[in-house]
Parts: sequence; C-alpha cells; structure tokens
Amino acid sequence: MSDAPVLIDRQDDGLVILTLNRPQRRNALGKELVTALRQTLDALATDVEARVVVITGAGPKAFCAGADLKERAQMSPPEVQRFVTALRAMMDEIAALPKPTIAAINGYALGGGCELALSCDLRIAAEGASLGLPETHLGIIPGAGGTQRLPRLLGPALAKELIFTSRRLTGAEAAAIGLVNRVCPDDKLLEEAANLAAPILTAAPIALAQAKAAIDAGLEVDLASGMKIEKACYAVTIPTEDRLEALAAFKEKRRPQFKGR
Ligand code: CO8
Repeated sequence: MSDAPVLIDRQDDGLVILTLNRPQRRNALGKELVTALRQTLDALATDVEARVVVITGAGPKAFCAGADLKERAQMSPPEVQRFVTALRAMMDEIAALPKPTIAAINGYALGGGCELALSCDLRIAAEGASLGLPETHLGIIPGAGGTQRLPRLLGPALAKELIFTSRRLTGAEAAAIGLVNRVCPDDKLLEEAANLAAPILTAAPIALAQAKAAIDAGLEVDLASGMKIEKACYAVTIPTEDRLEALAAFKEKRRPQFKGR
C-alpha cells in the first residue's frame, strides 16, 4: 500500500474515498497530512467527476486521533500558530466543499479528528468507533470548529456536556443523539458509507451544491434572510442543462443523466 499521507480512491460512479493514511500514529493530523488533504480538497472542489467525497482513516484502530501531539511538541510558537491556522482552514475547506461529504468513522475520532468528522455533511460510524472532544482535559478547548459545529448539530446542552466532560461515545451512542447519521458493524463501514452515498450520486451535482450552500448559509441567519439565500441558490439551478435533462427524462419516462452543467 502507498505511504502517501492521503490515499485517493476514485470510483466510476463519482464516489471518491479519501483515506487518512498514518495508521502508526492513529491518523493524527500532522503538517504533511494536513497539507496533502488541503491540496486534495482543492483539486476535488472543481472536479466535476467527483460527486460525493467519503473521508475515512487507515487501519482498524482510528479515524483520526486529532492533532499530532508529538509533532506539536517539537514546534516553535510561530510554527504552532501557522499549523493551527492551516488546521482551521482545512476544516473550513471540508465544510465548504461544493459537494456532499461523508465521514466514515472507524475507531477513534478524538479532538481534531472529531472536528474533522463534524466538518463533513454526514457521518456514519462503525459500532466500535469512539468519538470525543478531550480538549478541556488537555488544558485547551476544541479549536477547529468543535465549540461551534457541535452545538449547531446537537444543541448547546448536549454539546456542553460532551465538551465539559470529554466523554467518549460509541458509534451507537453517537447515532442515538444525532452526532452521526448512522451506525453499522465495523466490517461494513465502507459498504454502508457507499450505500449512504448511492442515492446522492444520482442527484444533480449543481443542485446538491446549491442545497448545501442554502442550508449552511441559512442556518446562520433569520428565516426571512434564509428565504432570500434559498431564492438565490435556487436561481443558480434554473439555467442548468441538468434541470432541462430532468424535465426531459420525466417526459420520456427514463432516469435522468446529470452532467453537472
Ligand atoms: N498525536 C501523535 N501521535 C499519536 C496520537 C496523536 N494525537 N494519537 C496516537 N498517537 C501515536 C501514539 O503515540 C503511539 O505511538 P508509538 O507507537 O510511537 O508509541 C501510536 O500512535 C499508537 O497509539 P496508542 O498505542 O496509544 O494506540 P491505542 O490504539 O492504544 O490508543 C488513542 C489510541 C486512544 C487514540 C490514544 O493514542 C490517544 O489517546 N491519543 C491521543 C488522542 C488525543 O488526545 N487527541 C486529541 C489531541 S488535541 C486536538 O486534537 C486538538 C485539535 C484542535 C487544534 C485546533 C487548534 C486551533
């Protein structure tokens, strides 16, 4: 197997599986991995063949054990500053990718690893997964979106409980509170992630990108402003070939073939 920090598996149907590939460090976020993931995301953002992106971790033990604490201990204060800026930017780039993203959580998703999963649109966890935000017990706070994305997902009380206590949740516990969309047996994780992706892969790519943008931007504003955002996002879909293709396919009683145009 390649020793590249991020493995890229592109499938014919438009599914792209990114694997964080540092199993010997439990896929911890070091400089090299963060740089590679950011470059990969940048390329995928404009790649019309890539329709849904799954992010998972190499090896049976971890999705991602958070920031690389060993590398961090060797960094000078300016290096730390540059690194955390890059880490935050990476999480925002995942969240802003104009295509659906799914975190397929195998094993530990701790600290920055949990925040990475929170940056994705959907999450599926293996039963044996272990999700948590240990930062307050490390003398820091979640700093790559955890204090913002977790309460938006679960509400403030649950988010505060998880952040204050650093409690780790199993895949089933995470599914029960809505932290992940689904839980599945450990050995079925990628299969179930592909099942989750399958009906998304047949949707129109521009419609998906605009639906994501409308939901994400709308969550930050009042309803009337959100309705304006929705209108603007809807308008982007009107001149697309894919919209006309859907109308033609309906008339001709066939499945539409979307091209992302
Ligand atoms: N960084 C570096 N190395 C790690 C990390 C890590 N986060 N996690 C594990 N490793 C290494 C271990 O040191 C070990 O290396 P070695 O074999 O050389 O001793 C190897 O991976 C295997 O680790 P374990 O033997 O501990 O493996 P286990 O499967 O028994 O346990 C755990 C796995 C539970 C993941 C355990 O290793 C652990 O607790 N790791 C630390 C997890 C943690 O605390 N993560 C949070 C870090 S803080 C954070 O992510 C904040 C990010 C936000 C930054 C934003 C800034 C603005």
